[in-house]
Amino acid sequence: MAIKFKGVDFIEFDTLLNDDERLVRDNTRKFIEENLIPIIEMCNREGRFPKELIKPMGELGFYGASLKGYGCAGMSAVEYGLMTQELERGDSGVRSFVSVQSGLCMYPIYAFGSEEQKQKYLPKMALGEILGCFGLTEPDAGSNPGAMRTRARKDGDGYVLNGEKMWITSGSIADIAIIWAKVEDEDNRVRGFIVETDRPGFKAADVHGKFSLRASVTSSLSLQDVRIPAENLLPESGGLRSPLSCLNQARYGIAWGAIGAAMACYDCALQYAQFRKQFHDQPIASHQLVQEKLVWMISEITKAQLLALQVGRLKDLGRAKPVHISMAKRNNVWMALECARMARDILGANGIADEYPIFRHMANLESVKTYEGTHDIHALIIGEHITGYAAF
Ligand code: TGC
Ligand code: FAD
Repeated sequence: MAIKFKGVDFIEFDTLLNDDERLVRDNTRKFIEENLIPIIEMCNREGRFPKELIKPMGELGFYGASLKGYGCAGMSAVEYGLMTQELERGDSGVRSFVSVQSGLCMYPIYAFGSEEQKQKYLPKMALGEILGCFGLTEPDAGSNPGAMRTRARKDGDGYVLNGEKMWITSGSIADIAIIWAKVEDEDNRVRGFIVETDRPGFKAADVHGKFSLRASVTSSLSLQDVRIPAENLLPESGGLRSPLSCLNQARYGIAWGAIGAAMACYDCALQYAQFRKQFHDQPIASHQLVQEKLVWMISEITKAQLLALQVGRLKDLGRAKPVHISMAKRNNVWMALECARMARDILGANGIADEYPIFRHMANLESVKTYEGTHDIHALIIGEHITGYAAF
């Protein structure tokens, strides 16, 4: 059964978007339809990240798309969100790659870097000629990054870094790693460093055996006495606030991206239900219980679109707070995972086959629920905001 995506719009959501926003979405959708959808099933099966898309995505301005200058596209937050929606409609792993390159590597250089660092890295990163990864999580510091053990100490006119990072997207394909470390000589203040991955003492090893995000590279990083010059410090970084503010960028993209994954699952399940017949030679779409699932899905997708759009509009006005982004990430990823599970159910046995995109999205979304702050950590972030009590 050929499944072509026509978009999901129940309440004339499109009328809330301007021409530029629709253009970004439609161009990204076309790119994904033509370049990712035909290969993603095999990439996922083989556990292969589609590296052949790195350059074309750079040419289309997908990296650092919401940054201004330095060869970046200068998109609005809403345009950026619609782009990530379409990327993740293809696959969460490809959206992850773009999120990390943009929100977690280019953004910290843009926000905390020197002018020289921005000139040196951002134009090439925008084209995908330099790839980045973001090292915050460690084997013993996931939800609580403040417990990180990675240390930097001053040594002559540079720094020496030691530590381990875990679950790092794009780790082994990156040219540079943004490494967050406590600086011993500054009372263990957290600071960000640009570490070229070919420096002696830096090693990346891929995580194998993943059931989720199979078309994405996930690695552990080891830094053993890695020497870097002083100019690799991100001079404006300081405190845990710095890496956490990068997460706002990536979490915002995920809030939209999850809608894309949910749309893919809904669209597939709806078409399947109209085609598949069981009992009295009737399509399963005619059964009340199947309809209820489809109605839940389209209702939740519609609510998620409105939530993401309002947070995007606030972001464009400079008024989006981290808690707004937490709510959008938490709700929309949960919604997408529930949609994927229901869609899987509607496809019956076919739901477990990779001929259909649903199980892949479902498995991917299990990671998306965990990374960038787990579902429960975002509940606690919002809970602290509304009650005044930190319950971590
Ligand atoms: P806490 O004391 O609350 O905060 C420390 C300082 O940071 C400030 N802050 C933020 N600033 C900007 N944006 C945010 N979202 C912020 N959240 C907190 C805060 O105001 C404070 O500032 P200051 O100036 O007073 O020092 O810190 P805590 O240690 O109690 O931790 C709080 C908690 C749990 C919310 C935080 O640590 C957290 O968000 N944990 C989740 C960890 C996480 O999301 N890790 C993600 C790793 S990267 C990743 O997953 C990439 S996946 C990419 C992909 O493939 O797509
Ligand atoms: P833990 O923190 O050990 O949490 C385990 C469980 O305990 C969760 O259910 C959590 O909600 C719960 N929990 C923890 N603390 C509390 C509490 N106080 N109260 C209630 N419940 C709690 N990190 C990076 O730095 N860079 C990357 O590029 C990156 N990419 C990733 C890619 C993938 C595919 C995955 C799976 C992860 C990636 N991560 C990355 C790591 C990710 O951010 C962490 O996995 C995440 O922050 C959770 O940390 P943890 O896995 O150590 O879980």
